[in-house]
Amino acid sequence: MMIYVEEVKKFKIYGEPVVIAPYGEGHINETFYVETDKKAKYILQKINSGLFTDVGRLMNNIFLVTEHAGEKIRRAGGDVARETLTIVRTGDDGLYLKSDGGYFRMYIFIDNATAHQTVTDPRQFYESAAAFGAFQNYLADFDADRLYETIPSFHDTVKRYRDFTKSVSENRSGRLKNAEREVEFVVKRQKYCPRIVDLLSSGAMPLRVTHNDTKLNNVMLDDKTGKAVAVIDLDTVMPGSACYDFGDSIRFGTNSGAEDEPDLDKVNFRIDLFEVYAEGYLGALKSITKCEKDMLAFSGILMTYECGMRFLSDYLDGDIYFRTRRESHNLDRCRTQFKLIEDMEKRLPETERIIGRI
Ligand code: ADP
Ligand code: GN1
Ligand code: MG
Repeated sequence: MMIYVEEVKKFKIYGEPVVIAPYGEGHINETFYVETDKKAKYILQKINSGLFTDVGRLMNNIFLVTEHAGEKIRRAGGDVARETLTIVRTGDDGLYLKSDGGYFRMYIFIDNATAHQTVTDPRQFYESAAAFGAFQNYLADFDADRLYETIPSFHDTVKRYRDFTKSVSENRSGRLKNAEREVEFVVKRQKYCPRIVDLLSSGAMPLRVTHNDTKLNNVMLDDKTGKAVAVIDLDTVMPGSACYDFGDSIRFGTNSGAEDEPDLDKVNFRIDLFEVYAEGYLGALKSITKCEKDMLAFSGILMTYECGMRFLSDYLDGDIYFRTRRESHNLDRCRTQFKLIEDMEKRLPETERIIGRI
């Protein structure tokens, strides 16, 4: 029995569905691979509507962003159906479907390409940097006022810290006793929180339309050429900072181990990959300002800190946000982030020199 077969049939697909199978490693939505008897391939997603409370406006954002990027890709002579997400409409032309099972959307499956979980070849990381930089360029002339803020204050680290202290004091899971060292780690670094939000609010750093979730598995690389094909996972495209996009890529991609690796000896900050990413990103994003550039090295620390703090909060809340597959999954994730931070802090002078040199 295939699940969501009734939902799949409500989209304008070519043929009858013969495969509907769980797919990918996203922490937020439920993703399925769909194939039809005519060999047409799609991605079906059950949207996390607990988090994205206004699915209509979320999908309108994605529609606007993909139309805008698509136009640029078309003008550059690219293949629009492959180089950005393409929304498959429902039978009555909707951007999403509401059924008894929840909210669903469908995209054309980007074939012969992979969203990698780790960097196995530095060129992959360079390619992902170039893709996120190019994505940023596509959106440089996009009017931010047309975008709905899908998750307000997404990278407001000061607010994230407030949420964290609430999770600690409520201790809804009763797990606080297992995480006292980690809580102390966060508290000791509270001074990091306002550094970027203050620059944005004073106007010293430009507010851009950014992706905000730039991990390696949110970009597809061509299986044959290794070249970047498309930036995906557009749920959090909102006003933000280039430092958020840069820092989040560094957080995920420079880890020598997995984001949830329980053996911390395997988790180390790979400064060689930092350098590769910085070259790719700065090479693509010509409009970067001095203020942004000055904060890039630190942004890797900040975004790793913010994400680790979010994993820790979710562990204390009882795993209500990120999808988990084991009891201490969020705590394991938090610990890898903190191990990386310790490494990154030691090497901050070197990463700053790297940025200065490029
Ligand atoms: P989440 O928000 O849960 O992270 P994503 O949108 O990132 O969900 O999708 C999860 C995974 O599904 C991606 O990492 C990628 O492997 C795969 N995926 C998503 N969209 C497509 C697509 N259009 N074509 C091929 N694979 C996709
Ligand atoms: C989530 O959706 P996904 O799995 O690509 C999260 C990011 C975190 C990331 C940690 C909407 O990303 O903010 O950095 O997990 N996305 C959302 O791996 O909260
Ligand atoms: Mg994703």
